[in-house]
Amino acid sequence: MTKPLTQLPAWKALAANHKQMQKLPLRKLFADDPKRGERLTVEASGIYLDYSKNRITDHTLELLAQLARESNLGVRIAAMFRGEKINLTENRAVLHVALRAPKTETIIVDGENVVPRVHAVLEKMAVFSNQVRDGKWKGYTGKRIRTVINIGIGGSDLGPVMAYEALKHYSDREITFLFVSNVDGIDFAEATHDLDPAETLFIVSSKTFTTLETMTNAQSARDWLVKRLGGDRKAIASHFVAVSTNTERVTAFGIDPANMFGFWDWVGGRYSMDSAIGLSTMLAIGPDHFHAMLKGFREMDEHFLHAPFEINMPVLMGLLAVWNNDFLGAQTVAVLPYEQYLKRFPAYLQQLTMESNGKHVTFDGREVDYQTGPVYWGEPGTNGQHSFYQLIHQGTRLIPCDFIAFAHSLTPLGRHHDILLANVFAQAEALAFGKTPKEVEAEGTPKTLVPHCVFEGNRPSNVIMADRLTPEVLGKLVALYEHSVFTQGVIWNIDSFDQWGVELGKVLAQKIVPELESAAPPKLTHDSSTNTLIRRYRRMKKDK
Ligand code: G6Q
Repeated sequence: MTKPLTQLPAWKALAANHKQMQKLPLRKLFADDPKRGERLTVEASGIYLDYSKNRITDHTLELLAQLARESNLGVRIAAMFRGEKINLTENRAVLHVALRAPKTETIIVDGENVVPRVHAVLEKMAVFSNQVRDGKWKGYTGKRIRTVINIGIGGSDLGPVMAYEALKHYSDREITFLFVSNVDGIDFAEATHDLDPAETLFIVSSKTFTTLETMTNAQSARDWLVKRLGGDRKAIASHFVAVSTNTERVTAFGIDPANMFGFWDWVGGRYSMDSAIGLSTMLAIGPDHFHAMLKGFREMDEHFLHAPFEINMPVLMGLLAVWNNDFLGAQTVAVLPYEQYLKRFPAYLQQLTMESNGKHVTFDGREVDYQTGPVYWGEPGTNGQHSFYQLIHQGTRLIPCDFIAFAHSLTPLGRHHDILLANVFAQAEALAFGKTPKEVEAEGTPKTLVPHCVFEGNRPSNVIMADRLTPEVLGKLVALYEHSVFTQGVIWNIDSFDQWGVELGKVLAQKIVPELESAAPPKLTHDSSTNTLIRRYRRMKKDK
């Protein structure tokens, strides 16, 4: 067993390094090393990362790489790619990398090569997608499908929505794509408001096919469709398909297993957008673009698996996140894509990062004595600049930022893109270097206003750049964050692949539902607050 994290030599050396770094603001680091902005960058498969505006020296980087070695990161990466059961608390392999493995690869789980199964599902998805896209798949009344609704939540929703929005440029505009996730009936009611059921296809996406929200929405969808198409349950077959690991439940719901697209317990929900959970994505952008996305994922996987830590982009991003979080005390990370198509990317990353690394005990059940996963949040730029950036520039908290930008717009329009990109560069520059009182005074600012107009700077950020947002680039970006999250989890010695907190949420409400629905007043045994709220709601809902 390795030593506890805070006892590792590299960790102790990093703590000492942090003390020295307090005397070395970014202004000085850049002034002392004119090539810093060229040197502290890395390129992997067309993705460029400038990490020079982090509060680090070359020595910090060496120590971080040493920390990765002392934490056995290399061994853990190899174990994941080999299909070992590295999700210890659930005794499962963690094989999202198998979802994009080439046909020729062999990855054994429980004595079976899983790669052919992955490709068989991809082929089935492609056949189905082409049928729907070509109008050959007909609804119950013989009409072609014009609207696809993905019903799912969490990992069975956020990836599909994010990917659909991100790749809308490549999507078939003849079909409308909608996503229903919330058990709040408004979500379903609004999505189906003006729809013709005869032209609507539902994809019920649920790994377990037991999730309360998804099953409630799926049942409402089934009732809505059958009722509006004349009451014949045979209509279900042409309007419902399922994505799940649970054939029994899918069949019991009334969906023909022939119309089910499978995946496996070694695909975590938040790591599943490139599995059959991506069926809506493939329907939108077509099989070729979907395969291009998988190729992007795979290229970043290869880079992560083989590149030395010092030039390994996901490893570097993960280590810098640990540095900012554990040594600089940053509690959050802002993800700021300067690309409108990535508007759901921060929400997607929020689940990927926070569900993975929001853990307070190590693998062996010991309470950690350091911070683990930070809060991820964000909005597309430039919008955020006119709202919350104020706090990032002049607030009392340190908020490292990941800026994401592309050299080309997918829909070039006059000067828009240059203006957009000027803003990314300006923001990262201002955060790093700020504005001193002297500079503010030199601008002729009245004395009383000077303190208000000073920007301390020294705020860290990464800038990630790529040529343009293609399906392939999206795959690379997602894989970059997946592996950065894994790197952080390995350093913190936590299980990044379980989610007991989410499981808790899934059972808690189940107990209260009957207490809200029973005709007779239920015997309530909660705390006095919960009991009173339940009684009040029961009283209030009687008043129409
Ligand atoms: C993801 C989580 C969680 C899950 C949803 C939906 O990693 O486990 O977000 O994806 O709770 O679960 P089902 O797909 O089983 O409905």
